[in-house]
Amino acid sequence: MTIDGMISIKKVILHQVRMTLKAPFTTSFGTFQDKDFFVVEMIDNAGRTGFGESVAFSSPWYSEETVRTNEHMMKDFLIPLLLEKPLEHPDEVFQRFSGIRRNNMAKAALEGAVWDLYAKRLSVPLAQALGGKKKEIDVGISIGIQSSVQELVRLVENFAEQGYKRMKIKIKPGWDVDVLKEVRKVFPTLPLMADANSAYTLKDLEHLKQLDDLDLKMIEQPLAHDDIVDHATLQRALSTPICLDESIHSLEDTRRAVELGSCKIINIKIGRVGGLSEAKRIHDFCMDRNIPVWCGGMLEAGIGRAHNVALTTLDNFVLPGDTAGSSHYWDEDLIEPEVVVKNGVIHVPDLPGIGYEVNRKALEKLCIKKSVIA
Ligand code: OSB
Ligand code: MG
Repeated sequence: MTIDGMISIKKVILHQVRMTLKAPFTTSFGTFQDKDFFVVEMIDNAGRTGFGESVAFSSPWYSEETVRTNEHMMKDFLIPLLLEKPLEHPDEVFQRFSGIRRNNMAKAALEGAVWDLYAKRLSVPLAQALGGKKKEIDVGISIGIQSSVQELVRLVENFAEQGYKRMKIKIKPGWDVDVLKEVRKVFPTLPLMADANSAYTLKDLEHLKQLDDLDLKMIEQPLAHDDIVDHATLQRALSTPICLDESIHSLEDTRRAVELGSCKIINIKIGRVGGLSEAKRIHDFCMDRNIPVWCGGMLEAGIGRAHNVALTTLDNFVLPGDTAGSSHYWDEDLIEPEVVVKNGVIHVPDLPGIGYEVNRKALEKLCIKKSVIA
């Protein structure tokens, strides 16, 4: 903290970065290969620097936000609110932004940089600033839709050998029950789950019931991206737990879904819920109600990945998340060291803030546009 105990933000630099995934990633709604996003560099009055990462994609397939809406919201509305007056604590950012409806990924990118700045000022790891205690976290991996079942089985085998703690298989109509049956046949005891990214409706209820025979840890977001009512109906018909992803944008969404019985597990994504403070509130609420949570992924580069690692150190992140190692996604990541997964475990860094150094050379090389707002 500064002498007066305030966080006074003087300058925000938006580095628009373009990175290319090592392999295309296909979900029920589309395929990703190139990823554009913002590295938020935030500088305070003491010259310290905090980093955040925006997670919206170029197209509004997962949610309504995009790289360009993130830029618009950050530049025209959110950054001016941060520069207006100092903050005492990063928790205040959520309130400061509350006059702006939704646009949670834009908000989270900035709030994440404030949290990093705050932790660095206290000289503590971000995990500790958030109240996390774990020194290592267990992680799983998300596997996109493949061109053949053989290819999928080959990948699952490879990731199992690497030690990932659970495999998430993306599904869609025509690539679901039969495919999962094949995988289950080859790996009878592997922790498996499926993610449909909203590809089904209640008309598919009888079809989805077949998943109950496959010993899945959960099925993620089978029904509409904005639904919690039909999910409650489906959950009553299934023994497999439903986990909500797209439907959860806030603590209030979480409360309603849990009260309705729409799910038994929550996937928390920092960007989707508008930042670390709200993510923590959702975590705490779920812990009180015995709802396990895990940290989802948005194909992040290193800075976003580091935030996910820090969040996952909280107690109720009891299920392996989607935070795979940097080298699974990228030839070269934006941080040093990169996020390394060994035997399905990430060692939480103990340096102040996000705990990894930003690789300035890589950032410069991959930056396609830079804006300075002061
Ligand atoms: O639904 O969790 C999802 C990737 C892009 C958009 C949505 C999702 C995903 C993933 C990959 O499942 C998670 C990751 O490896 O970062
Ligand atoms: Mg998902």
